Amino acid sequence: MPRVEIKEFQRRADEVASFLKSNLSPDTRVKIVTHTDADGISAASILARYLHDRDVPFHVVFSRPLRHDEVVELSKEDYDFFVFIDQGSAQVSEIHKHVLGEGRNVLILDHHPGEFPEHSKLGHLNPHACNLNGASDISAAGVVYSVVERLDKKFRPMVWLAVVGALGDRQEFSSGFVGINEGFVKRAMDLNVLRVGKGLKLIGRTQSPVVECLRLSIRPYLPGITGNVEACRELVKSLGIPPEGKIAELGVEREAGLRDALFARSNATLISEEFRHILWGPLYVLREEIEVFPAELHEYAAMLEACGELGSPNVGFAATMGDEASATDALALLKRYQGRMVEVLKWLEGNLDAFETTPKFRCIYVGREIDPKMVGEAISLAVESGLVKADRPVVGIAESNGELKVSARATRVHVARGVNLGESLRRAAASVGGVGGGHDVAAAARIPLTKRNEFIAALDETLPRVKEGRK
Ligand SMILES: [Mn+2]
Repeated sequence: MPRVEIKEFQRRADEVASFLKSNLSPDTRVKIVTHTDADGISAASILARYLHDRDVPFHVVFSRPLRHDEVVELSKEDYDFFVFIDQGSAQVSEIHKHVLGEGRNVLILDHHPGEFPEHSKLGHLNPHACNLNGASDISAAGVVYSVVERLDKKFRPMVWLAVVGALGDRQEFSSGFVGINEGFVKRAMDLNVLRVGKGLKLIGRTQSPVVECLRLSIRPYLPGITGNVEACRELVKSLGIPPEGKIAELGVEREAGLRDALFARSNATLISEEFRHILWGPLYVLREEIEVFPAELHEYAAMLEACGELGSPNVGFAATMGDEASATDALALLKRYQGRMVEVLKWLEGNLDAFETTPKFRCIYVGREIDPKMVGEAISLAVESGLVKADRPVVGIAESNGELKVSARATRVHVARGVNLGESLRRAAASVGGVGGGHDVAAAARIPLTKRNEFIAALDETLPRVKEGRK
């Protein structure tokens, strides 16, 4: 990562920090519109703590990126300062047109591709404007943190929330974090907020009995183990592990033994490097003094993600703000979400022959079998777990409210070979009268119900070929 881009990002963060500071007073009424996922929740939490500290009243709403009509509706609301988090850069022309002006200020803190026109009442920070990659170098939580930590040193220890945002948006790679994210982990260690360990990255390792933790494992999905309590009990028993113990308390040797047993039981031909890294790797553990649970940040991010997925991002948000009852509720939501995803992945495992393979991608039509909101994540998990081969991008199409909802996922390897799903889905969807867009590795589209085959053909034309040979 050339340092000059990071320097430029920091320079702009300075500008945005003074924009924020100079436009706030205790009379300013602030509206925050953030994303419903772990990144959006942690990002909003960082800003909320700053506003709270300055006694500025604010209102937070959680939403997918606003559509044109929703921006128009929002502009009618009686606020002085609108903040768009984890969205906004792609909606900047609507925001310009409808929200800016007449004494109102706008701040956009985003990491999705978009446009970056200037306006005296607009503060806008986005890694893409500095030639950084918003899919790998920094999350929205990192963008917000970069602004807030400049305003007062006392906010620096919140850097762990920037790591949570990056984990939530899958910005941790088998080699670790890159770009600005890498600096966040280093700072969290320097500030003695975080220690980095190594072990089984299974969600629930610090919270649930080992049998429960294995039964609910969706990242990775463990064929034969996930969703099968008997198999989990047997495995644990065969290793002499107390079934009620937690993985985090097993000790190094037993934990490594469990890892080896899980590798041995997995289909060896399907085990990719990625699968190994998802099962076993760095753990980011908050120091006890921080008093935040779960203390392991993969787990923390998964908890916030689950809150968002189940329509209760506010519960996750309240947990990040230190509300204990909400933290308990958020953990319950995590288990409920894992349980649902187990069923979805089991369905996929039983319907692998429904995948069509085009020269450029793999595609499955799930109809109404899977909640359209879960399709994208299910595909990610299926690829990471080795259920679906990762030799080309994977697309899932579900029916929802009289239209088709398309979710697509690619790997970094595909991107290195020229894939940009956001761009391809945007073009393919537009060619059949739909809308689409997103990141290079993850994107979505909505298209008319009758245009499935046309869309598949258009997408096949738009995507580059990442695999040699015919199939
Ligand atoms: Mn994000």
